[in-house]
Amino acid sequence: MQRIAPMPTRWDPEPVPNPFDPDAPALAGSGLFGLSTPPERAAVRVLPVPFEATTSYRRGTAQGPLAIEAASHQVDLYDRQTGRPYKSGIHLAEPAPEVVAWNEEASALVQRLHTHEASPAEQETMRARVNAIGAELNAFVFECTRKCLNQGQLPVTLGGDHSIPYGAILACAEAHPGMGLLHFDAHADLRDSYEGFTWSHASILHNVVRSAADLGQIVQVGVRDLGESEARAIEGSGGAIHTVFDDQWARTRLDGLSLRELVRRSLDRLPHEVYLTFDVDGLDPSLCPQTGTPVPGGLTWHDAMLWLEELTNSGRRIVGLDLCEVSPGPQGDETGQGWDAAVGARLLYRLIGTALLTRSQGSKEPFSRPD
Ligand SMILES: [Mn+2]
Repeated sequence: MQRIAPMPTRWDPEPVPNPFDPDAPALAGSGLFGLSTPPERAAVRVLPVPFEATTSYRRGTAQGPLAIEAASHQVDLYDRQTGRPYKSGIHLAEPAPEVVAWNEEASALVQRLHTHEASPAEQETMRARVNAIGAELNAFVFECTRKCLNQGQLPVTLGGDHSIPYGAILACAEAHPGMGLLHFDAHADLRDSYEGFTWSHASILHNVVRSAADLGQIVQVGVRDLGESEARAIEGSGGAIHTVFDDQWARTRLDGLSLRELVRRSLDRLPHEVYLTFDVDGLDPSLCPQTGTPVPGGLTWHDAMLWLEELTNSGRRIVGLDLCEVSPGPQGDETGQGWDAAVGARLLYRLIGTALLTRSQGSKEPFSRPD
């Protein structure tokens, strides 16, 4: 089914037909996935965080939430793998004005720093301000996520660069002590700050490990760009950080061995409750050509889906998730023709569907698999 939806014009929404037809074209102004669920009735609350201050290479991921929202109108709501996630209600908030302002201020400072024109003292002041903004953003995301958890809703954080889910992960770890972390990424994100920025996208795992008092096992998938200090951090973690490196994944495939077995063995390390953090560059760059730091190799679409399928089959429960680094490109979408956002929107829907499925297993939530 092809649905041709105009750009979202949220200020002039069409009336929602009753009953809702999931196969019909998305209505103008109807929000994420063409749904109009009020926030208080949605099982899933998506928080957009259009922030990319510390992006070190290519910019554009701050446009991710808006691009994904526009592309989401083309996503078929019936999903053979996860059923009918839309029935639970999914709500995407408006980007908060303070987040937009923080992104503008911090991005301008970082770009000025990259020119190396400022004096060392000025550079120090600018770095300190960028770090202070990062701390404010973290507190904001933490509070939003905590509210969502208190209302029994699934918190989903939509980036932006991969620095943004820090507060979400901490809030989930506070509500679910001992939860594990399943981390899809081309990078280990274990650097102790990057370019002098404490809250860098390259340091999120380092910061989470350092701050979350009661975090369980971490499993990383897709990692193929690794600093030496990061390799040492993994080795020195005593197994607390288990990384399925991309070359190991590729060798398993090339040798004709079972990827499913590798997935199962890796997931077995995780506790019952799992937070899922998904940096889209964990996928093959053909699925995210405009992302900030693309790296050759990576997971195919179906590789990633295998992880989600086995996570569901294992009976584990997803307590929160994020999707980061989806970018329509620095100039909006001149060359990509919506491809990154098309993948991002489908990935987001599948991640949400998987999370709902893991939460409804053994309960009577209004959610069912198609067959
Ligand atoms: Mn990352």
